[in-house]
Amino acid sequence: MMPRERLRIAVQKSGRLSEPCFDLLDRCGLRFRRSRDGLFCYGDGEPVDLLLVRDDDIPGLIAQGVCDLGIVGRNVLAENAAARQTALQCLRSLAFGACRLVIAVPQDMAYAGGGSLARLRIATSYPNLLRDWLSANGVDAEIVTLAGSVEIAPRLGTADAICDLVQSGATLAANQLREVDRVLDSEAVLVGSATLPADGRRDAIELLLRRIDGVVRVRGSRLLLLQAARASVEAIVAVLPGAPSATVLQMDGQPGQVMLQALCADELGWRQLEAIQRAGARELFVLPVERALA
Ligand code: PRT
Ligand code: ZN
Repeated sequence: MMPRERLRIAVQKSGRLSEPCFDLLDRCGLRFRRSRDGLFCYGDGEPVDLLLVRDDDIPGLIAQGVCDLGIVGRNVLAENAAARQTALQCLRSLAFGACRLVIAVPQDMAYAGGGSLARLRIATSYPNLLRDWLSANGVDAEIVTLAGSVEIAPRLGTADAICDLVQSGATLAANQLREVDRVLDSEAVLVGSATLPADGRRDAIELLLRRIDGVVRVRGSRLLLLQAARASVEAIVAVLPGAPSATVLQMDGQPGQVMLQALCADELGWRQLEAIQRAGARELFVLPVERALA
């Protein structure tokens, strides 16, 4: 394969991870132009391009060297590792796309631990993770591998239980299934091959990782700006969520008045804002934080 100068990242073309991926890269300060066929995004400015593909293809594309990095659910990375297909490394957890791979059984089936699955048929799209989980729990069951629509297998009579991804639980409930055990907690992760490129692309990777850290660190956090009497500062700081450290600035020409700024890790609900105001805050601003540069 021709050596490449530019870093290439594989991301899901259309699916649950697509939008949050673009949002993350945008917050990292990367801008792209999409190719006419919609398969490629050319980086404007930084030497970073995107390849838009199905999430299942991402580990293989990295293993083949077609892409350097990729963003997938940890479920995809772990299934790949369990299948011993490719040696990938997880470079960062990205704090979106949270879900869990669980064992679910029909609502009326008794369940007293993995042993209850003995000799049953379990439908899944994650046969390798399920195989490892069953053997770790000393359970001998039959694995029925399905590409999709796993949740309807028990009703169709093609399986007795399932091992599938769950987020809200609504899909399980709609199919009269209940979650009984957890195989894996998942979220989106940035992955790369076990050995990262040592050429110029390495600089782009380092830069990207630093920017991702800055974005992930402040995700969901808010910058609080307010004015108050100096005497109220202690009371105000006491009601700030997450006990952030606050910066207090003297206001010109207004002795006894200060400006306070604090980075709050959590979103501020109206009850909290009310408490902050009651503690003596005036001119209260709550600002979203795009990224932090360390
Ligand atoms: O076309 P392509 O192959 O790229 O997409 P895909 O259909 O394989 O994947 P997609 O877009 O559905 O999911 C991509 C990734 O999002 C997954 O690999 C997970 O890491 C993550 N993710 C987060 C989820 C869910 N939440 C999720 N709820 N993936 C799938 N689901 C499905 C689940 O399989 C079940 O059918 O949603 C249903 C359950 O959702 P709840 O909310 O009803 O519990
Ligand atoms: Zn897929």
